[in-house]
Amino acid sequence: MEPFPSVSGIRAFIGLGANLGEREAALRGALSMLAKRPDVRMVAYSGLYETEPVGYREQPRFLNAVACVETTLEPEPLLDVLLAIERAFGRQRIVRWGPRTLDLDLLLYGERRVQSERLTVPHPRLFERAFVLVPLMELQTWLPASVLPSVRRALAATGTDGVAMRKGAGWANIG
Ligand code: A4P
Ligand code: MG
Repeated sequence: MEPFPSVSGIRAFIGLGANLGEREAALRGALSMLAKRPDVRMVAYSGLYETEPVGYREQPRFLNAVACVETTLEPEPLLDVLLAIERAFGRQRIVRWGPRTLDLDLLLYGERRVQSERLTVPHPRLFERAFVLVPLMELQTWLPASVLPSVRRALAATGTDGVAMRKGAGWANIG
């Protein structure tokens, strides 16, 4: 018997971003809240990147990272978990693409495509954004083989400008 329940389910990738308040603490807190759930296992997470704002540019720099988890949750319940964690960090949404204390995006859910009123997976802007692609490539070992080539191609197209690693593996220290 294992001391803790082991989740085996679908491998999902979650994008984390923050550009207001205690940015690093928010990202670390979100990773730790995810990892503590019985229906989610933290497989790996990327380094911590400081990135130039994309979209609405007149705002502070972001910290971004990507996590790979294994989960028994279906996509919509997983989204609900992400939204609840955002709320726990007091996220306020004022401007679309504008400043936020914590933004969690469901980037990939295995190889599954989801299109509903609340959820689009793969995330519609995933392949356009170096601040997602660079940390995602760090986790390439865990990417579905069918997705890896598109991530590579997308990253070659976006380049890595505006994306700088601040802390390497293990920075969140969540055990
Ligand atoms: N939703 C649909 N699909 C998804 C999905 N795959 N993951 C719905 C998460 N949510 C999804 O999202 C609004 C609704 O989208 C959710 O309630 C869910 O039902 P939101 O996160 O509240 O809205 P938003 O973030 O203001 O808009 P959007 O379009 O999601 O913005 P993005 O794409 O998340 O971009 N620059 C840098 N350098 N780093 C960043 O992290 N982030 C943004 C936000 C802009 N520029 C940035 C960064
Ligand atoms: Mg978002």
